[in-house]
Amino acid sequence: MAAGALWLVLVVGSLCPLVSGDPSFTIDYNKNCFLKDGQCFRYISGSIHYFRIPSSYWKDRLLKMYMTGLNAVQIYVPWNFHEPQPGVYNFRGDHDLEHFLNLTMELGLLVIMRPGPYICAEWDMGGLPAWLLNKKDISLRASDPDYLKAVDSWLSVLLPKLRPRLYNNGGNIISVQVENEYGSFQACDYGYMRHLHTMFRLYLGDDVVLFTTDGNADYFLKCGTLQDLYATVDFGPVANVTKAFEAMRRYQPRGPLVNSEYYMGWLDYWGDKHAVSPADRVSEGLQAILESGASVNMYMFEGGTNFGYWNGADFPHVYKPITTSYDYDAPLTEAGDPTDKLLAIRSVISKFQPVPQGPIPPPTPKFFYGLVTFKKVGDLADLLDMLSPTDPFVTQYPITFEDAKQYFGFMLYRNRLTGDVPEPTPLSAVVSGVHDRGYVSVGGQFYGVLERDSLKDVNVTGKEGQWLDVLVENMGRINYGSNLKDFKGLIGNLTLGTDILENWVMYPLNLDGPISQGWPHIMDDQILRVPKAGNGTGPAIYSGTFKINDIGDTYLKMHKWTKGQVWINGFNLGRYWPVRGPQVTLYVPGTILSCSQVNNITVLELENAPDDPLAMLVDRPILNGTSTRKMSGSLLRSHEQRRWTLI
Ligand code: 6DJ
Repeated sequence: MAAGALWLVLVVGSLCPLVSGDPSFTIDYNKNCFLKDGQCFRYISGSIHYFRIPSSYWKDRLLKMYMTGLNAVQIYVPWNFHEPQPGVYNFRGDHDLEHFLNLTMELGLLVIMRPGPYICAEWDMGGLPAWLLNKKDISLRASDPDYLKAVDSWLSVLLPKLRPRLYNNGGNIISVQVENEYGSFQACDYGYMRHLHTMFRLYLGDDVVLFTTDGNADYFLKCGTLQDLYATVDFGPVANVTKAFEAMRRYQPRGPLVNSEYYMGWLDYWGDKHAVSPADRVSEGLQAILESGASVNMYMFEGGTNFGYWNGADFPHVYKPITTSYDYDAPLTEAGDPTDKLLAIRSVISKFQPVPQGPIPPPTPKFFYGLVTFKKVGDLADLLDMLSPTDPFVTQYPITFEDAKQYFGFMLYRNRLTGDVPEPTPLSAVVSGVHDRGYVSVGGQFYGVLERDSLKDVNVTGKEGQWLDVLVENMGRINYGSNLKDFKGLIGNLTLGTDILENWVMYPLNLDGPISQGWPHIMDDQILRVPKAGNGTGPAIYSGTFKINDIGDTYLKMHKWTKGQVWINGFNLGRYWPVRGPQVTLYVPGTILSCSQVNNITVLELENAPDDPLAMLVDRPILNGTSTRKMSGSLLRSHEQRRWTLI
């Protein structure tokens, strides 16, 4: 060999010892470890949901994860976020999955991919598109041909995007999960899981590591696992890690131990206490897992925000919607700021593998911008020309949101009174007949709220010919358990006194279209002042503006408002409900604000606006407006206690 060539071999060989072999990621069942390029490897990963974070912040968050010492991130892909209508796909802007994946690659992070099709995640319908419910009797997460047809079509779009990014193909995706916690779902349809397995292999090839994740008990693993899919489990901090992995070992006798969701905190429901899990408990638990040699993914590393209408709901015995914030008491806050929990974890990780030197990037600046004053634009029912420009649906009995192909937000149900109602008379829903809240007015006067599972009567009066209006709000579809088919709207008849109401006129509302286009363009002389009734102001739109000199993140405090939806510069920040709590402020990413132009806030208040409609932009969050729920002991201890619905 010529001296030059020998020199080249030595130099290149010493710098890049792997050039001779193709990249490979597999499982060594003898050594009980993953094999990365032929070497035993374990991952220390964190979950991050790109769909809950504005895309301009993705890099910042990933860098913070890298600097904490993680070598991987674990992500879901929510099908409904990317396929809003059958065959219509959105991979742009905050939906740009491939851009997110490019950033992980740039930062040297590996990826554990969870493409669903079901993801749970406290996300509307667990990530399944609500348009699947166009077929009323569809069986979700099962071998129903209509469901499988939609799944196959989605996978034929998504999985080819992932294939070139697999580690074995030169990318950074080391493994791919099939379904999610399928063992917690009552269908237990192995045919469905086998079908998914076939599709994943078809699009991703034979050599990628495919896996499943389930609660760490035999009764979850029984229906959740399948031959040729590597079985992993999830659990929070425990004293005895060996015991926590016992069930996994029964189903997966050899191979690396994996906790695919090690709980760093927990989610919040409206009306419950804010969940916190102490940093020392979580970091001790992490240390115990790492000592056992297991691979681990921390759920969540950053939770983020349920912007718009994306929150899901649980149904332990009653319907429980998730808050707008998905802070999760995670190591990075909802706004991506490092916490003491992050530092505690970093110090644990440093005992097992080198963590990058240098400081963790600082929090993004937070601003107190002060007061915003609002003007009333009008009652919602007076704005239908703008908010519901198409012909309304007219039917004898009420139809659902899904019948009207209105999958999110609000729909106005109107019924003309056929006689005077001089005395207060109950307007009643059947048990759980309103999904999820109905705001009741007659002749423009607000009377109160019908609420799924709790408030089923409102007394009203009125005159013949007046409209009885029920504005129905979809508060988020159930994401876990057997009630995934969560139709919205009036799903039963309403009765006034003893009469079933017939002949409904229904207006699907599109608030996001006009508001994202800059509506309402408020001028002082346009402002309607509507007298306030004793029960509250009822559903109405308000608008305010503010100017700023520096751009940063801030938090919107809807002080003294009751419940509603809020947009800044056309961006739907989500739901506010400070009277129910625990969340009091809404996270406002600086990315939606402007220094050069006036910023607009649009509010849909559903129940009762303050006499003096003001809001405040403050520099810190309040997520525990009620008191704090400590996640010591039972809630984090085991799946048995968490999973109330193994049906
Ligand atoms: O995989 C699930 C996550 O997406 C597991 N898990 C987390 C996330 O939803 S609640 C929090 C849950 N499983 C259901 C347990 C119900 C109490």
